[in-house]
Amino acid sequence: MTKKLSVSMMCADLFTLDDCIRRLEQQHIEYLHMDVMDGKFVNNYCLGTDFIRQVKARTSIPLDIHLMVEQPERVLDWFEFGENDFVSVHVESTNHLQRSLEQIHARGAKVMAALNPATPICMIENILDDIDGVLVMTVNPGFAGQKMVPSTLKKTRQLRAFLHERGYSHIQIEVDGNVSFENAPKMAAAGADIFVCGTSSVFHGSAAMEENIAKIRSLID
Ligand code: S6P
Ligand code: MG
Repeated sequence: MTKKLSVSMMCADLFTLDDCIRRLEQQHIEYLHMDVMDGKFVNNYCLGTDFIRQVKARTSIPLDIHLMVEQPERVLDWFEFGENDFVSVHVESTNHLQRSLEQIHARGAKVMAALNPATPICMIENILDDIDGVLVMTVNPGFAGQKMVPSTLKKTRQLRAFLHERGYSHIQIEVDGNVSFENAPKMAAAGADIFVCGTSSVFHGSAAMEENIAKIRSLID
């Protein structure tokens, strides 16, 4: 599977967002990662419904919406998404996970189950037919700029094997959190397909965005 980048909009400079999105289009970025936080599931707030709607109207880059909210099934209708977009729901966030996944599929989008670092892989055993991807949190969600939880590398490797053994190799694995120039190659070797790029790579202050994109691509391909 070709490795893909999902650039984290929560890490972008909101005052120059239009220019940023044009430059990401020129770089053929595969997804825009939209972190949604409700102050309950995680201790932070960010990226709301209007913001996502406006970004969607301005670009054809597919969205990768990461819902870090309690009971996502209550709010799915508030968000604009459709074919080619990904929507991730945390398995820890709802008693009605399968229903949420179904609600997203019914609107034509692709769906991922997201796992916090401490959540075991077995939690997705019975929903393999309902998902297109698994979002492996490689930090505890809530904030950008954190350090990778080391055990998540082994977890990514175990997840790739788990999917393969059950005949679900087509399910994509996304890694999110501290996907740095140092960690990304290890994540790629462990079996990750989609890489969320924030302050550790694409928005790393040491070089221009274009240079950082070329560097991260060369490290994971
Ligand atoms: C964190 C969120 C992430 C961040 C990303 C930032 O809760 O889900 O998507 O935006 O981790 O990247 P970095 O490189 O600053 O960790
Ligand atoms: Mg995220």
